[in-house]
Amino acid sequence: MKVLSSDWEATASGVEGFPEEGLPEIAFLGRSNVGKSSLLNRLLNRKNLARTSSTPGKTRLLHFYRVRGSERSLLFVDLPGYGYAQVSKGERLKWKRLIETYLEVREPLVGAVLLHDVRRDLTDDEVDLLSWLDEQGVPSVLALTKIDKLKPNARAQRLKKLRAEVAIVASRVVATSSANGDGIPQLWQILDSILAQRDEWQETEFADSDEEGTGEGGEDAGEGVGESQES
Ligand SMILES: Nc1nc2c(ncn2[C@@H]2O[C@H](COP(=O)(O)OP(=O)(O)OP(=O)(O)O)[C@@H](O)[C@H]2O)c(=O)[nH]1
Ligand SMILES: [Mg+2]
Repeated sequence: MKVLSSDWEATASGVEGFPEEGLPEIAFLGRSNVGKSSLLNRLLNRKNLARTSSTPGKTRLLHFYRVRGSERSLLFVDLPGYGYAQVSKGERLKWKRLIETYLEVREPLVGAVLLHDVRRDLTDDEVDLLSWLDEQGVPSVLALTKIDKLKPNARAQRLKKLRAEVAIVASRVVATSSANGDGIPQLWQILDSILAQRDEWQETEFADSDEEGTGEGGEDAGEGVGESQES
C-alpha cells in the first residue's frame, strides 16, 4: 500500500486514553530499544513522527498514529518497550499490564508486529507472546531489526535460526533495517495481506449476519438521544 499521509492521533497511558474504535489497528511490540519507533517512521516514510530515543525505555505510553494509504486508512500503535532492566520491577509490571490490556480489549486490533533485534536470541517472553497472540487469533509478524549491523553471511544464518525457533510461517518473519530501508517493502506486503484477510473475514461475518434474523429491524433506536438539550 502506498502511504499518502500519516499523523499523530492519540497518546495514552491507560485504556481511558485510547481513541474511539473504528479503523483497523496494527500494533508494534518489542523490547526497549529494539527499534519500534524507528521502524514505524521508516514504514511511514517519516523522519520523526514516532519519537526515537537513545535512552531506552523512554516510551512509556501508547502512541496511536493515523495512516492514510492508497487503499485504506488504519492506525499504527507504538506500544511501550517491555523488559527494560533499568526500571523498577513495579514499573515494569505496570507497562506489561498496559500492553496486555491493550492486546486483550482492543477490538480493531488486526495484527501485531513483534520486533526483535536480529543479533539476540529470542526470550521466553517473546515466544510466549507469539503463542498467546496466536491463541487470541491475532496474526503476528516477527520483524528482525537492525540487520544492517550484520554482514550478509551472518544475516542469512541468523534469519534461518530465528525462523526455526518460532511458530510463525517463515514468510511472516522478515529482516529489516530502519537505517537503510531493507525489508520495508516486504513488511508492508505482509501488513497488506493481514489487512486484506481481515476484510474477507468481515465480509463473511456481515454476509452471515444478513442471512440470520434481519427480522428485528430496529436496534432499540434511542431516538433523539440529543446532544442539544441545553436550550
Ligand atoms: N543501525 C541501526 N540502528 C537502529 C535501527 N533501528 C533503530 N536503531 C537505533 O536504535 C535505537 C533505538 O531505536 P528506537 O526506534 O527508539 O527503539 P524503540 O524500540 O522505539 O525504543 P523504546 O521506545 O525506548 O522502547 C536508536 O538509537 C535508533 O537509531 C536499525 O535498523 N539499524
Ligand atoms: Mg519507541
